[in-house]
Amino acid sequence: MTARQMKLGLFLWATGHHIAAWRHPDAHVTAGIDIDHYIALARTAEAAKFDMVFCEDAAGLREANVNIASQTSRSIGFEPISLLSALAAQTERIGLVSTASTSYNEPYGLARMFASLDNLSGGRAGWNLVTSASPIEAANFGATGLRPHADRYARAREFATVITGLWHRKPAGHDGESFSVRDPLDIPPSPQGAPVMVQAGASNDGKDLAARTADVVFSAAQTFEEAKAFYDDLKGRLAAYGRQPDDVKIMPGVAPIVAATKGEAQAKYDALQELIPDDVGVALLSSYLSISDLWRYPIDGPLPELPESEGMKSRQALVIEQARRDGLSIRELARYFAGARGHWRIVGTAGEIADELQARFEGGAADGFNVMPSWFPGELDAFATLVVPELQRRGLFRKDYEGRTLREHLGLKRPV
Ligand SMILES: Cc1cc2nc3c(=O)[nH]c(=O)nc-3n(C[C@H](O)[C@H](O)[C@@H](O)COP(=O)(O)O)c2cc1C
Repeated sequence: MTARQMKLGLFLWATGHHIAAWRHPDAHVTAGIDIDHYIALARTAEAAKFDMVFCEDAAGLREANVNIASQTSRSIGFEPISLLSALAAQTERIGLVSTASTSYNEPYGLARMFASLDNLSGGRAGWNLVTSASPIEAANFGATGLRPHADRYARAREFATVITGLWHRKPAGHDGESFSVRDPLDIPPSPQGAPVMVQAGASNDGKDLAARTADVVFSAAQTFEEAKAFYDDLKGRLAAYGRQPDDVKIMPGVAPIVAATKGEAQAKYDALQELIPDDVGVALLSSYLSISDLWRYPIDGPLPELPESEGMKSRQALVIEQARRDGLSIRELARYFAGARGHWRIVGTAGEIADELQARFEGGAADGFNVMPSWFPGELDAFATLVVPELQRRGLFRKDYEGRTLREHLGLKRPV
């Protein structure tokens, strides 16, 4: 038996995951709508044998204030299922995972889109199920605003049941609370049987839904302890749904900055940090805290007490926990979160980064990682040429693809 190996996703994101990536001296400012840019990134990831590329999504602006939106690394971009369809034709092996919302779609329509992507890519598609927590996005789908968290998850549970039923060729016909579907799909199963189910959302409802339906969970964690607690909690929920721990791969986000020496890596990080305007940092932090007027509070003072979010409960909790734990001011917190939006950041040499990834992987806190390069393509190239070979040398990551489909890469069973 071969030793357990980690799974790696590449999280695509216009100019890069650092909020100031677009200001990097080598940045490609219109990267968000340059298909050649994404093709090059996907090919780099495929050459490095990544399991998949991953796209987030929101059907709307990421930031309501246009002045701030124009100063971030992600203000324009493609609709991701369309983008991945183009990438499918330009790649051969790498998995193609797109986020899509259960709040602003209907299951039959989305089932067809992902079944198409799955077929046209030869069995490489995955769907990242989210309920969508942004009020800006909600306003594009009616005037009633963001629906309460519990309602969104109730709809998401029914959505997941219907869509997996369609993909898995369960007897057609569904007449439920939110959806009514009569016929089976007009698209046959792909070589992997059905698209891979990914889930991002770490509230109690989110974890429960993932335990029922997800093949992969994308999460955010800062410390080893947080990552381990999430991992154990989620894996512990699987038995209730008749599933085995290995049926779900947990892949937290990680934003590495790598260079030949620690000092050089730190200098690269510091240079990016210097490029963050304060109001942009505070606006980003506000969105993760679900508060609109954080700018009213003294920037060098502590975070105020906040009401519990109806948006992203898990991310709000993570930010507050870090502020209290490390005694950070609003400015410090904003600068920290501008780097990777609450995901884990590691700055160091390839050996140091491999050590950290290995510790979380072998310590039972992750099955792999969703890699979030700070700016594209530079930090992806650095990860692919420095860190991946080190992981391979340690036997922690594949040297070549074992199969052709995303399910084969991830070691997942074919749906029956
Ligand atoms: C790591 C992570 C990534 C997420 N990515 C997205 C995304 O791309 N688009 C989106 O609308 N929501 C995203 N979400 C949030 C989901 O929409 C989730 O359904 C929402 O209810 C907030 O998560 P919660 O379950 O932690 O409250 C993400 C959540 C997490 C934890």
